[in-house]
Amino acid sequence: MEKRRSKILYVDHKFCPGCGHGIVNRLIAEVLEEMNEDKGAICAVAVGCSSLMPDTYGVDIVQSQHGRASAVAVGLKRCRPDNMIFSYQGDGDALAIGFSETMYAAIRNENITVILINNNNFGMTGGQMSPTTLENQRTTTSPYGRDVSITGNPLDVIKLMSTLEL
Ligand SMILES: Cc1ncc(C[n+]2csc(CCOP(=O)(O)OP(=O)(O)O)c2C)c(N)n1
Repeated sequence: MEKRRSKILYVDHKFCPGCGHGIVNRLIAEVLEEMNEDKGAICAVAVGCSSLMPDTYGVDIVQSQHGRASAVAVGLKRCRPDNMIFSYQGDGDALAIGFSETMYAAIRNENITVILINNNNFGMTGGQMSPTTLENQRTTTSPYGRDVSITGNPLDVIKLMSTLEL
């Protein structure tokens, strides 16, 4: 039996073939429909591959500046407290340029959902090292593998956030 296509995904996605973004987009659409949030949900997307989402996605989406999607999501939530608000961000966006915005949204225990797609590199700009690049992982800016004696260890943001007292 063919699975019914989500109404939120009204045209094919524009991500590269084989990329996980398309799968995650579909899963979010299915969950929003299951939760009956497909009409009221508002998303803040970031700069990076997540910025391809608005072209093909049938919920209201605000395009944020690089790193600011969780801050924009917080603003949306404060204006629209009854709507389900989420951000959709890459690891470079949420954990490098936007680290402060992501952490402070967590520190304040803001009532938003941050969906962080961790591909361990800055994808859209050509695969540079990001905070979550693994030890010895080769990227365009760590061609011999990430040397943690120079860069520090990969960031485990879940571990870090789990230390917060809310
Ligand atoms: C202020 C600013 N700095 C840098 C850039 C360049 N830039 C565009 S996309 C991107 C990489 C985003 O990587 P990530 O957030 O990990 O998302 P991915 O593309 O891997 O999904 C960068 C650095 C920009 N657009 N704006």
